[in-house]
Amino acid sequence: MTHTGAIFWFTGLSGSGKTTLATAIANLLQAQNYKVYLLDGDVLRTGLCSDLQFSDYDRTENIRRAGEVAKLFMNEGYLVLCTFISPFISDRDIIRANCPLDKFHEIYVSTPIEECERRDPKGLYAKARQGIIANFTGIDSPYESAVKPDFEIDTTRLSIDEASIKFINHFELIVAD
Ligand code: GGZ
Repeated sequence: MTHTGAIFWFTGLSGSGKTTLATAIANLLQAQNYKVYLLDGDVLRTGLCSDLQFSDYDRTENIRRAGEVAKLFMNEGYLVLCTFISPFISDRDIIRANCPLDKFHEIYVSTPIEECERRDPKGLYAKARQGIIANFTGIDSPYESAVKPDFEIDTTRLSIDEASIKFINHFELIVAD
């Protein structure tokens, strides 16, 4: 189908559910024949951004590169779902400022840190608490919450299916039969 591209930028803590949620949404959108591209922090960090660590400077550079890649896909007409902690408001705002009006949508996955730490799917919070990992977001590295996100999801309040539908309805991405 033809539609114009856009960026949906999911920001939130490690373990907040960004990737799970964006993957579920991508599947729903693909079933509607949208051109969808999922850009994930973990994946980018194995290749394009493998030279970067987790200092503030490296995170800013990571997000800058991710934003540039997202724009390339957006300009080809893709709905680009980007899942990065992206802890700094200024980094997220720069991407918005570099996009045409109404093409950048910030999705704040606001799952509280207590829940993210309880989930701890990769054991990273435990390692951060033990001092094995330094500069861990929410522990000894900052996370700046979205102030006026275009959409907010707390995955402790909604199931992934419910959140995905809510997202699709909010952005009016359902195609009428
Ligand atoms: C935060 C870290 C860290 C530190 C490794 N701080 O939950 P995950 O595992 O799968 O996702 C996290 C990922 C963060 O990469 P991003 O590119 O999204 O980060 S940023 O936007 O801040 O540049 C986490 C893992 O990497 N991870 N060490 N110290 N997350």
